[in-house]
Amino acid sequence: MKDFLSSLGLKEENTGTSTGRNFIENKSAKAITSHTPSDGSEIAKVYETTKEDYEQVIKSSQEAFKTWQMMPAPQRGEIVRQIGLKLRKYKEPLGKLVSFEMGKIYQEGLGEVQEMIDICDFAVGQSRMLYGKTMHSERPQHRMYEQWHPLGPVGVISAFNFPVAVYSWNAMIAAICGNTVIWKGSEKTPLCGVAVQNIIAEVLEENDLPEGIFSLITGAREAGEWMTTDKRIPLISATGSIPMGKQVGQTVAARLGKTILELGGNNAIIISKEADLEMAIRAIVFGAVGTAGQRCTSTRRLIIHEDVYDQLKERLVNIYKSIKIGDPLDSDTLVGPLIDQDAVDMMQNALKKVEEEGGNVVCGGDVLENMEGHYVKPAICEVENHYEIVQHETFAPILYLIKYSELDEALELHNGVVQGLSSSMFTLNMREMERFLSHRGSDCGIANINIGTSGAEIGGAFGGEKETGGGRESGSDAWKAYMRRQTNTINWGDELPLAQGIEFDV
Ligand code: UN1
Repeated sequence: MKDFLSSLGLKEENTGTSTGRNFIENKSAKAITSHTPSDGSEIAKVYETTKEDYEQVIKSSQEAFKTWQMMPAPQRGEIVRQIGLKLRKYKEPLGKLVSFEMGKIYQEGLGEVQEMIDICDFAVGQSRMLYGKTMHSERPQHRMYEQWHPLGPVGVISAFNFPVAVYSWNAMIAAICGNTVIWKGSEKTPLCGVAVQNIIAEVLEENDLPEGIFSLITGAREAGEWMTTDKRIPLISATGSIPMGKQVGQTVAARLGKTILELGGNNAIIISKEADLEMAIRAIVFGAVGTAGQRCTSTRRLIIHEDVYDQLKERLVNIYKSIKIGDPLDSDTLVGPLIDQDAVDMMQNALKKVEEEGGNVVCGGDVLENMEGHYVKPAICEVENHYEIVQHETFAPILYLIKYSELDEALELHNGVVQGLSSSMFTLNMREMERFLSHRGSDCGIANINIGTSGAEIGGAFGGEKETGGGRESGSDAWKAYMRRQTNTINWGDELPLAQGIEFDV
């Protein structure tokens, strides 16, 4: 076992179910074998959560909610502050594990842990700012205000591509709000879940906190369904594909539960003829090939003004020739492997469809058969926006080039997809810029000028519109989604005036 794995408390065999400090041993459960996508070799095993273990997790989460919600919010913030400190201590091994198990490059693995640290800091401050409004009552001698109360056990379902950061955006905010948290990560990155749980467990131990505040379950679709159908979990926050989100959304809505959905993106950058192309190129390349195109904010479409189209295409093709593809832990690498063989096959199918629909693959797309692991060359394709495959989010490094001549047309193409997560425009023209950010511009949850589509900071609310699901996680006032609002009216007078001017005698 490599040093960084053992320093995170990982073993050859791990249990994937925990109520906090305690891990529930159940070796009769099915085991998931985690492989590194960098060479396909086995890392370690994680035992899945059984239905029986799941019941224990729910009970302990409900029980812990009784005490956790009674702890003043700033004291809950103090626990989250300590989690942030622990994450600083384990930043390197955890960043390495993210890189090793998921396949993103080491710098991005560290970046993910940095996001966890940042959201902890954010949540500490927020724990003193769970503000409700006060309003003036229309009735004399009455006071009216609103309060925010915790919901109960909150379920977090996260995806393989951000195996630790997305959990923390949800969990740390949910926790300072007074909720307990039950996490199911992706079955493709189960060791990341166990490692984060081990780190949090140290803080729980040092503070002698009860079991059930932060719990972990491991498993595939079925475990997710236990959560979505479970009335004891009032809120499910789910990150993943649009088909998954539709399923989760409908199931939770059928029991009138709450959801926060952060689903697929089909993010575009509009390149105006007045763009600073040097800056744009940096943003495009990282947005399209970073994380091997497996961020939900990855740049998938480039909508380029006809005057700069040929020039930009040529520059990109040249840059793509020298992109370093290889071991994600090697400091020279820019593009690591895809997560698994299915992802490679999906990319190959997408490229085939591009050609079937009349587009062409300008460069890349090859599977690097001579390397162990799931390596591909990032591809650039010329397409039309209406192609079925272009309308679809393929979780791989494929960049689609689309030409425009008028800004109206560019915006129509930009918004002409079902997804609405992230977007960007490169221009030095103030009118174009303001138009793009206006209600007549981008229809996405995130809209940027002169920076790319990926790499959102935790301080903003993160999420998107249309089939991206409408949820917001992380910063700004996203905390409100983890609480219930209560409107309170107090009559401090000695009469009982009714609202709406209603008079009656008794
Ligand atoms: C995701 O791809 O699921 O904007 C999240 C970014 C990250 C979040 C991406 N902060 O790249």
